[in-house]
Amino acid sequence: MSTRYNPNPFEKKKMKKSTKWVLCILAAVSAVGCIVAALVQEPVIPAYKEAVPVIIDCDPGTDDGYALVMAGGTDNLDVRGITTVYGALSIGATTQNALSLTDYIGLGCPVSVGAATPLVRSLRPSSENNGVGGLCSVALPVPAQKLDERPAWQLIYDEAVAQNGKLQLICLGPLTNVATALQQYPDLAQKLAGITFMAGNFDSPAVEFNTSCDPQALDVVLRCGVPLTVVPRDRAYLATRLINPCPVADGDGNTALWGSGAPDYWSDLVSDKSPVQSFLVGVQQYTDDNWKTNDQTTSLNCRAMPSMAPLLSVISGGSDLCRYDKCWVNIITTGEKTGTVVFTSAQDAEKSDEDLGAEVSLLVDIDRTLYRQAIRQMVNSYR
Ligand SMILES: [Ca+2]
Repeated sequence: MSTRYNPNPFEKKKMKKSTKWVLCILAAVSAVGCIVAALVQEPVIPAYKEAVPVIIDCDPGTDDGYALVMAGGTDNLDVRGITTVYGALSIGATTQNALSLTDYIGLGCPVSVGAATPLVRSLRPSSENNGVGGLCSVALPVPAQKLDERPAWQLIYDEAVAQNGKLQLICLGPLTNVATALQQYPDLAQKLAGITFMAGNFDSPAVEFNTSCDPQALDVVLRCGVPLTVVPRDRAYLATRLINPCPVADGDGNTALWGSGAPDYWSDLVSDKSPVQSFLVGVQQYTDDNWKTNDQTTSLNCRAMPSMAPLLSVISGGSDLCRYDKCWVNIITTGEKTGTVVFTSAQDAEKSDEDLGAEVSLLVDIDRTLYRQAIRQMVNSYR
């Protein structure tokens, strides 16, 4: 019978004791880690001391409708009005949808009709599939609320005056209404706290829909002197397509957040749905199905709600939700490249003598964990 030689019979005991200690320490660290993780996991977007007064200028449409409902689900916004514009659908359809949604969620603010056509260009056909009625084939009750009698630009100006320099505009469609307001009321620019809008694509030369509808309107906005926050559409897509699993990789190393193995975050949020939550689920489901049948090869067209990005930018001030770069933004308004947005980094801008447009805050990324928490907060507000 052979025994393994042990040069120090006490070593084993000693090791056992030290192993216990190591295990104890590991267990303690792990327990503390779990508590810390539970505390820091999905941190809440800080509530503002005062809600930001905003007007949402939009063309609902699928993701604008979704964003409107979410805007009603945060205490960080005081929605003073909804203004409608042509774009994803005709002005008649976007206005009907905006009015129906505002009434349905009880937003309690005026809805005003805006532009039916761009400043200069002829009207472009919608490039989006929004389903029957324009809200993903989800039917809403006939609204009891009536339209405000003022046109969009008048409502924007009146609220800018009433809010005494605090009003912000969140623009989710072509910028025709805002440009018209700035042209009609030369003192408007001094009365606005900021304009946040989607324009251009940062990582691709593709012309973005809102901008291409009315490049002249973007030109007016870029030169108005109001603090601007610009959300490139491709960055908004990347940042807002994580709620449901998506088997398409974005090539950016983020697939695991919403990859084929990811949990269905959305159904977890609304297992016991209220009527508004059912509407949101319907919109999300339609978007999912539409993605499945329409375009499985383009990763950008994947279960995203890009209009959420400008909205999040305004409600997340002071948190780490959105990441920005200083950037210069210009728009080409003539020739073959009309509608193309030109981004110039602050570093390159220093070396250039050209007209680079406006210096803006460019939203370049959204924190996925905080984004999910923001969605959770807003959806849960409709219980
Ligand atoms: Ca839109």
